[in-house]
Amino acid sequence: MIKGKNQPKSGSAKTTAADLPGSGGYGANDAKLDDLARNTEDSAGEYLTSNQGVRINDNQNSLKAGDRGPTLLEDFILREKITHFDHERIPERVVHARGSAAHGYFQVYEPMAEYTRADFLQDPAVKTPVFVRFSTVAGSRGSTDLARDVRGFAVKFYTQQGNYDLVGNNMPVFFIQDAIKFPDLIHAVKPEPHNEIPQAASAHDTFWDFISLMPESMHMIMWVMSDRAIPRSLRMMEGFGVHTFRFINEQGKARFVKFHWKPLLGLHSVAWDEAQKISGKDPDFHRRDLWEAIENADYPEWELGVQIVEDKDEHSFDFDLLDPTKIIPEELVPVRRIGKMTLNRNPDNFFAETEQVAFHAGNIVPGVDFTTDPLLQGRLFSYLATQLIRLGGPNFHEIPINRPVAPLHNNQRDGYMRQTVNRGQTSYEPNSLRGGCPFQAGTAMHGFESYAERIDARKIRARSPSFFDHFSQATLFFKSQSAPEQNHIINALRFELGKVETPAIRERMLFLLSEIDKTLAKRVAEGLGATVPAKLDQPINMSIPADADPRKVQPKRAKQEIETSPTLRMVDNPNFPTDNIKTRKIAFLIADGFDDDAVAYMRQALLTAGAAALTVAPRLGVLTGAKGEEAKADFSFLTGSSVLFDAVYIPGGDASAAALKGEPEAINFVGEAYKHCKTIAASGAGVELLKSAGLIPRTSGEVAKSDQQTVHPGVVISQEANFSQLADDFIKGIARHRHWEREAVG
Ligand code: HDE
Repeated sequence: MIKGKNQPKSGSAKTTAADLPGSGGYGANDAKLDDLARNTEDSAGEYLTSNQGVRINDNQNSLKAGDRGPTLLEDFILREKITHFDHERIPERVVHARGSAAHGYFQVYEPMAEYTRADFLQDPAVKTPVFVRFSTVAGSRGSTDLARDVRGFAVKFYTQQGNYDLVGNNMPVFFIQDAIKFPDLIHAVKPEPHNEIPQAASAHDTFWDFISLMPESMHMIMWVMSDRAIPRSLRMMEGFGVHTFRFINEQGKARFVKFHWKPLLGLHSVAWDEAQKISGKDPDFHRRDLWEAIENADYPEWELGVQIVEDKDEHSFDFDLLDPTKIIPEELVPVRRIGKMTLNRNPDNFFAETEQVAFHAGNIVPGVDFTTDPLLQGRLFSYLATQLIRLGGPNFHEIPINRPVAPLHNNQRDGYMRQTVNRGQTSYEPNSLRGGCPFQAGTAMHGFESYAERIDARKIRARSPSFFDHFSQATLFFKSQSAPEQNHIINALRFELGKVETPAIRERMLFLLSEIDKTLAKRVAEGLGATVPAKLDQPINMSIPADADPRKVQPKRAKQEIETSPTLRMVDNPNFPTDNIKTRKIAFLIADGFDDDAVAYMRQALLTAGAAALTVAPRLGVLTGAKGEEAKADFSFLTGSSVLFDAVYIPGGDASAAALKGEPEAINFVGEAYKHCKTIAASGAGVELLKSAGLIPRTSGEVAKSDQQTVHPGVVISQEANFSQLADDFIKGIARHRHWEREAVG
């Protein structure tokens, strides 16, 4: 499966950007790769040594008084090795602990000088190195990739003007409006403190207790209960900066900006039942998928999009631009795609890079600035604080993955693990002993200047009334979904609330859902065997100060400019045409005696379309076709499972089909693929397996009348050797990703 095009450069101490193959690589000028090369190590052909460089002659036995006697304290080799091992762990991230990352580069399409002075957004010829880490939020480091959760989408741009971190998510809004609620939110969603249950799951009482008292989270809840929370691949999800930021141009003019990442492979999810099964079959599913795609030179790509709002239009929307629970619908402000990011290199070492990378929402460069979004403001404090505890001191910026490629000079000194050997007598400024160095840089020399936003206010702990509309955009999101996607949201809520044990929490949630959409609430209630309460005993917004007037801080609906936005759904989203099947994994179910011609034809057709064909057979090893062609089994029914593939093909061959029919796992395989709405193709005797699985009538009757048919949505068969038509139909079916309409027929 792994073509290994990208392999030789991994781990070599002598690797430089110039060693990378020209095609698909950075070219010969990746400053970050050269920078990392200073710290990479490769043991190939080397002697084993201690940390002091002393060669070790026996790594099997500790030093003892006699071969059965006690170990001696003087065994410095043993002590050093064990002591280092004892200290190998660092605290995992308090949120986003589970993650996977890759290197790549970003290129802007055209100069953005009209809007921003940021230097990496000016020259289309410049490739800015990036390191991107994707993550789930709630689970621990070792938790499953397929949890229902928000995905982190954090990008570190190593620009010539310093590091710029765009620390976003795969959903454009957030649960809460003010950072002061973040510890509460996370405490509620994490495993419950008394018994540490459940892992990487929001389906438990404390999460829904908190949410049911937090009406501002309703828009985000719609996203998290949607299929966006269970992506097919990290390569197939959108990214969002969430907050409104500012772009500042050379003249100092500021505009508001929202950031988007649009995946070129489209937007795809798995089914919830599938997600749960993948969590057992391959909890590293997303990590493996990203790693293998890059090793196979199928480099994932996203376009960077911006929504720009003129300063004067700040108050022209029916929501507040500073409110992180709101989107700017693309119908109101279109997303302009301004550049492309390509991920083309896996990390050499997970700990050194993926684990130690330190993102910070506050890492910005000239040309970008913050707004006073109260969630963003809290983040600006939090990330630095968290790095100090997680990475153990103030010098984490010197860790290779974190250090900028831009030169770094200041008067900060010392601290744990200081790497830099700062020369000279002075470590203060102003100074005369060193001629004033290092100097402050004026604006012309790209010195960072904060946007001089006018603030004329009283110190006050309060929420702006412009933040009180908690339901309109939740309704917009729900109404914008296709029918199957609405069903998925309803089922997700039935699942999550079904796991909640306290009836009052479910009731409050049903009431809040009824504020979003009456049918939504009614259908969730049906699944729970409950009724939607007409009103609540307490005020809906419990999270208000005790002495506040509850009428003044209740959610209220603002007038909406649009009723639906097709860009919010995943099915038939106009931003993502479904016309390709690139990098999809297709399972071929075969046994000895398979139809050689059918396998060869379909394999070639899929490869030409950019997909991968993988064989799954009753046993591993080499299988022989009816005409003597050999095929290696990539998986057996024990190691491969339907949930790990995008579609299934069962070629003919009497002996092969007969063997598969006698294999319960083969029947499960197609049954499950059917249930998860995947495209299934069968030809010749392979059609028999579909009959055994009950997917088409046993008496071929109708089916036999015509050779080529679609038996159910996304199930295509050919009883004769009409491979070309079958392959076309199969590929079209896979490009639709899932045939959710099957769920309606059951
Ligand atoms: Fe984070 N967040 N966050 N967050 N966040 C962290 O920083 C925090 C928020 C996001 O791959 C932590 O280094 C607060 C929104 C990502 O390493 C911590 C608030 C968004 C990552 C932290 C938020 C994010 C983090 C934990 C509310 C989307 C993973 C470890 C005010 C725009 C980065 C760390 C990686 C990580 C704080 C809300 C994205 C504790 C206080 C909104 C992608 O500092």
